[in-house]
Amino acid sequence: MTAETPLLITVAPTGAESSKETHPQLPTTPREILDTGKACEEAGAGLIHVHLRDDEHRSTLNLERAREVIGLLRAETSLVVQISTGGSVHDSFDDRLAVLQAGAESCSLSMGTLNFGTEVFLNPWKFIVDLYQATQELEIVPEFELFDLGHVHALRRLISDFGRPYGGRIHADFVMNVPGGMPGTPDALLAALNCLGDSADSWSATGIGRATIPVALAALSLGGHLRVGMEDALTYSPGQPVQHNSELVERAASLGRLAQRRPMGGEEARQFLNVKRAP
Ligand code: KMH
Ligand code: ZN
Repeated sequence: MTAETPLLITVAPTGAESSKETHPQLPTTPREILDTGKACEEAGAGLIHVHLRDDEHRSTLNLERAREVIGLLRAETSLVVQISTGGSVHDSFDDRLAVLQAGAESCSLSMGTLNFGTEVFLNPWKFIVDLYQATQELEIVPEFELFDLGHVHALRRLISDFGRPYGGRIHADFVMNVPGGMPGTPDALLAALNCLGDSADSWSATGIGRATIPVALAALSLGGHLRVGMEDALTYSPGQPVQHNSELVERAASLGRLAQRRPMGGEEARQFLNVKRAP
């Protein structure tokens, strides 16, 4: 990868963990998620990582809600739409598998179990394999979420045992600084990249909370792509709450331009990831 590589900016606008009550700016309704997607596309995002909320703003994997949100985003943006199969730590494996039926062209696929704050985010090997094989059958392009060094090793094992994903390209995302996962430091990113070797065709990184800037700068300097959004960071700078996800995308796009990386649009991101837009 060279410094001229265009930059994929993923926005993860909602997540499952933060409450609307404490963070009223969090987009939770289908209309808010759509408006966020539009503003973030305008600001330079190429892909949206979608978590769903019910009418009470609680995390859900409800299929009807998933179809509604995916449909709106597909109709009114060109963003690659990636559904979260992680959901929340309370979701069942069955529900996390079933959300693949909602019509998204891409999905997240977490490569291992980890402590997640005071909870546990469960991803046993059998579930990873079930999810992976379902993406291959349903022609959905997975993005591999790597929270720890062991997850990188597990990705290598998955590809070696079960072949390449649908689309043929492997895109990994380092989610750093989760309490329970790898720290959001350049050293940790380098260690993870060294372990990844040439197993992935491309990668992005995000740092949770205060790690957002150091991880973004380290990722850009190493030729990686960026994920930002209120799923990962709720303050723009110390004491300054994020008012809109597009602020985070704009900042990522500015950092990218500084590194001579222009943001990819949705269609370019779709080609880059070899994602097939579902009919
Ligand atoms: N909410 C976390 C427990 C994903 O989207 O695939 C899991 C998560 C990963 O956010
Ligand atoms: Zn997520």
